[in-house]
Amino acid sequence: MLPYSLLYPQTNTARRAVKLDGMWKFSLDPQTQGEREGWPQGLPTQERIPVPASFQDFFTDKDTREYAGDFWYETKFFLPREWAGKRLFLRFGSVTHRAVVYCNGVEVARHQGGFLPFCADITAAARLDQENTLVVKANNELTETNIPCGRTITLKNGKKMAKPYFDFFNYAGIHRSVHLLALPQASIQDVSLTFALEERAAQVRYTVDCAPGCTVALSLLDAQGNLAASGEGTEGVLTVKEPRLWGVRDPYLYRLVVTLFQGDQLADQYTLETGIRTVEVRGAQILLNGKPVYLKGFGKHEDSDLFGRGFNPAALKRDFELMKWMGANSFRTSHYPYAEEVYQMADREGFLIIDEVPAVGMFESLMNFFDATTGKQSGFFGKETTPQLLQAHLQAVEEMIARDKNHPCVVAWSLFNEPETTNENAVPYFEQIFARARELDPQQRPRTFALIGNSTPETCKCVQLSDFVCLNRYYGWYNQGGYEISDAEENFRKEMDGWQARGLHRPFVFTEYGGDTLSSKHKLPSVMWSQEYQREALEMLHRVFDSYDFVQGEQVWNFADFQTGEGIMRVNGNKKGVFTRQRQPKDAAFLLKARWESIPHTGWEKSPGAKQGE
Ligand code: GCB
Repeated sequence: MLPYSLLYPQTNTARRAVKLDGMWKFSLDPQTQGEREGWPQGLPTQERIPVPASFQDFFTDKDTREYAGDFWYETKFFLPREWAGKRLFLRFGSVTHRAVVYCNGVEVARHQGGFLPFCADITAAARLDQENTLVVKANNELTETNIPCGRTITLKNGKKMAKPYFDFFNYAGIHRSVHLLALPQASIQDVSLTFALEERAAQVRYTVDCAPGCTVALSLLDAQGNLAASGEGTEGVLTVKEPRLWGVRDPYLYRLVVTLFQGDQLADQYTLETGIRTVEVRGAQILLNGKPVYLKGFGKHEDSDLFGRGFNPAALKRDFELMKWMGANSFRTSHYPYAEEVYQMADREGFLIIDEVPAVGMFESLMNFFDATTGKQSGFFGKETTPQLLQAHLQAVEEMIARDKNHPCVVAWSLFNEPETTNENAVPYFEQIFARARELDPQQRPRTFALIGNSTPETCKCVQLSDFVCLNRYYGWYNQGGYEISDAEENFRKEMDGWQARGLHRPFVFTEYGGDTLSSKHKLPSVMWSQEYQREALEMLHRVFDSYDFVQGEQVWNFADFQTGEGIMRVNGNKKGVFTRQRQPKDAAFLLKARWESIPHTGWEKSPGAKQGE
């Protein structure tokens, strides 16, 4: 059980939520002198940077961009006198990767994990009718006991440096909005919904977690605000007659208003936007509202110029417009849960999300995880530190599911990206993570993880745990690129035949495929890195996907070019984007658009000529 409610902030008759975003004081702390020097009371600097944002791309010196260690933020906020008697919280959408929060010099929260929200109870430490000082000490060092995994080294000049075992820049900072919350003493902690469809009705089963001794009333309103169903009590079923279902690129949202009473006094209220839909895996198909859905879309990153990994509503809007233009219907939040506003947008636009926990880099490997592709064994889940890592991972799974379980857009949980699965010691670790996800999700969504190239039908010891199988495959790029592409196709087909022979009888989705392409490079005949080659490689890969009817989705890597660390594998970042980092199309965008527009958003039965998935 989490010690605080993760419900998204809301202002209504019973609640107040005030955003504290803006320019905050900021200081790096390479000597770790902050505590000693009294920084919890306030920072001795006039430097300010925006919140939310990554701190790395504002400054012009490399030491700041590459900084690993503690760094501090400070802001002030005023607490209105009218909030006397309320429970007061600070809610952080995310602080990467760990944080200690001080209110007026008093420590009020500690949190590890850089991609999920947490709250600090400031009821005792805050002062009403006065200005209060909020200080955050953050830290962005990478370890093997937290996710995402990596290590932190010290250079000969004494400076620390992050060494990720993953392929994206180790952006850090207060990445999402910070809210000041005033909640009633008796409040709604959590709401959970599940759905069952009948002939001309839907059963919406609910559970409300709230203060004891209260009564609960619920109203489900349709998009026009008309009452569709109502109920009472902390648990029950709302029957919706002739429901409008939430569909892929055809979203319909209801609003569930939950009201808490103490006697006949309204104590608290919370409104949840929700869509009625079911999701399940049956045979080799993924079903939404009982109809097959073929996933078309992207692996993405939260990554853009200037803000780094910080949430930015302009980038969010542009990305959704581009995904719609492409004819996509889905994306994976590779490699960490995204800002809550992304899921709200997907709910409203009807996109399907594979929601990924930040379990990436679970393979001891430097150089943009290059070693991970070589077949080397790193015994990653058999280390002395594995129990600590497992705790951090379980905590992230719990926070992610608590935060995202009510979004209709979330149709699956991805519990790892490219872990080492070829070693027996991975099995008990995986089993615990998969079991926990099942236990925590009231909707029992499918669970999966993305398999790296050397997790093959012959070697992978964990694939059987996935409800549908996600493959990350780079035939024609890391495997037999360029003129060898005909061998790539043959080897790819051989692997797919191997999966078929393994007889898993479940859907397969490609969660990564593609190759690096420079938007400036054209060459006929093609060479690797040219736009012409990107098209040729995609055409080959699609040909293979279309030959197997148990392939039920394709999410190209990546939506856009994104920042990584420096190295010989990357040219100022990963260039596998279908769009540039500035969100302009490469040639491949037009190829994918034509293909995806020809595949319906739901109800696609693959051609009879395709091989059967048994
Ligand atoms: C992968 C990783 C992803 C990388 C990608 C690549 O397998 O999951 O994080 O960025 O390959 O481009 O190599």
